[in-house]
Amino acid sequence: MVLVHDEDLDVLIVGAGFAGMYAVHRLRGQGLRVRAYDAADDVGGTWYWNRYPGARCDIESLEYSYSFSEELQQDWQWSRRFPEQPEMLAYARHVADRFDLRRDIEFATRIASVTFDEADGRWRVTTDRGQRVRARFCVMATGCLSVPNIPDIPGADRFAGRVLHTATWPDEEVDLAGQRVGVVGTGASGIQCIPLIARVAGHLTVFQRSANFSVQGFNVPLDPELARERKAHYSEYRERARRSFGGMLLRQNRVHALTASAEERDREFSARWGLGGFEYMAAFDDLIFDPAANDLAADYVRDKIRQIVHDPQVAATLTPTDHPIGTKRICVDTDYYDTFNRDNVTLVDVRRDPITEITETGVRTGGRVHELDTLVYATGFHAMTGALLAMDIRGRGGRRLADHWAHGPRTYLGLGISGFPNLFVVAGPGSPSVISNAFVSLEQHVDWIGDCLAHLDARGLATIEADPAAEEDWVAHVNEAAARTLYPQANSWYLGANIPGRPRVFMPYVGGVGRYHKRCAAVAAEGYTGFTLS
Ligand code: N01
Repeated sequence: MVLVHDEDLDVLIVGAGFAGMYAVHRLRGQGLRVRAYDAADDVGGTWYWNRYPGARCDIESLEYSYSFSEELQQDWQWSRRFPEQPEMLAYARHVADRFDLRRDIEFATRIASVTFDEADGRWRVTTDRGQRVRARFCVMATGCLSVPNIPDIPGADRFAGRVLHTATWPDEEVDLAGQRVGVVGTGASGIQCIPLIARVAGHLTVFQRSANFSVQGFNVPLDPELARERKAHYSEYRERARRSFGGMLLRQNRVHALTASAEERDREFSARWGLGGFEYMAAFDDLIFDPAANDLAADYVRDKIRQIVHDPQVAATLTPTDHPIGTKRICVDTDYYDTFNRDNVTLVDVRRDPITEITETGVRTGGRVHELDTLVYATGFHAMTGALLAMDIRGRGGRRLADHWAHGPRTYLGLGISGFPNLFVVAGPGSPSVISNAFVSLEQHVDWIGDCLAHLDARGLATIEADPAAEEDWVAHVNEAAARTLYPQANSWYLGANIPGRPRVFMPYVGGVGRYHKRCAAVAAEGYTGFTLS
């Protein structure tokens, strides 16, 4: 049978979040025929879907934004220190309009299968709308947190009330006024929405499996003087972010907590607590490496929880003791702990009294049913690999990506996968991705891919493919980098530990953004060492 292709592309891009959008712009700009596909009906990715109350970014708006266009970064005005979801989505839409991106994006379309055809070295791609597309290259801009996790709880489909997930929150106003609302999950999403839901709900029941560390956000209006100063030297600031550990301009204190005096430590922790946001983990240089140093930072926050929360039993339940601070993504909140002082909020420790079932009227724990009108899952994602494995991706010899990654994701530099030629992943497993400022990471990846395609075309080469040995070495290096830190000590989604049955492998690269960028640049400069070009 002869397959008819609806479209023949140079580059097929999966996803039209900020990574896919930049990929469309950059690769189209170098004369390639590109098309992106996205399940949503507009651009924005994460910021399109996560519309729950309180959704906002924990990285400062002047940093969590594109740097590729000087005009864009000068023109766009952020309103607050941390951008809230509606503003992020407005920004995505502005960028799409400004650079006319939508003409090369197909919305409301999911990629179903992606198969490498060794006969002509092209990818055959099908969509859930029955299209068949052929492409020389595939760029997976699928996001690390794009497939929601809904826990498999007995009776879940019996619940007669409304069910919501933070990551698929409806586009219209959700009226929770006066209702009995339950929230399952106390990660970043739960911690952001719980205070706002508590303000309107008749009663809010929070089902907590693991207590999480959260620091204050202080989401003040953006200081115009700061914005002016930053914009006057934007390229320098962006460059500093690219050379930093996490792609952010944190005031990293180079002193070790263990060599500082008790007074210095207290002064620094309280100053950082006062600054709000991720600055807290930059208080000392050893917090993520040394358990004793980490304990000091954790104890400061534990004390804060006890000071804020009036009921000592509730405070104890909210106090994390099962992981070093910062080894699960630290949360940034507005009034989270104080919310548990409200009369209309109940905290249920589901580690002690597990959820045994969901009934028609509510959630059963410890022998009683918590009656609810609305149940909100703030239960996170099939992180890092979820969206890639949701597609049927097959490389050389028909090998499935799901099989290649059966024991955890394997990549070379996070960019390429052996046996899957001409397929690139943007800011996924094996790269700094979720440990970094997403914009810094995605721009670097897309630029690297763009330069690589130009290199191939200039030399009349058709194919680039990661070598198995280079992939093996990189996976070992990613693991070694993690092992030098305390990160693997937490049962976090970085390790796939949030979902039963997933392989336990530390997925992001924690060797530092600056170091990682240098390595990628060196690989390219040396003619793509570790890849075979043909
Ligand atoms: O998801 P999570 P999230 N029964 O996986 C609990 C980014 N983000 O959506 O810790 C009971 O962190 C689970 O418990 P446990 C950010 O990178 C950024 O909140 O696994 N509970 C946990 O408490 C973030 O880290 C921003 O024991 C269950 C919660 O659900 C990432 O997205 C905002 C359960 C899930 O927490 C994910 O955050 C929001 C079960 N069966 C998100 N299953 C900003 O930048 C899971 N849980 C602000």
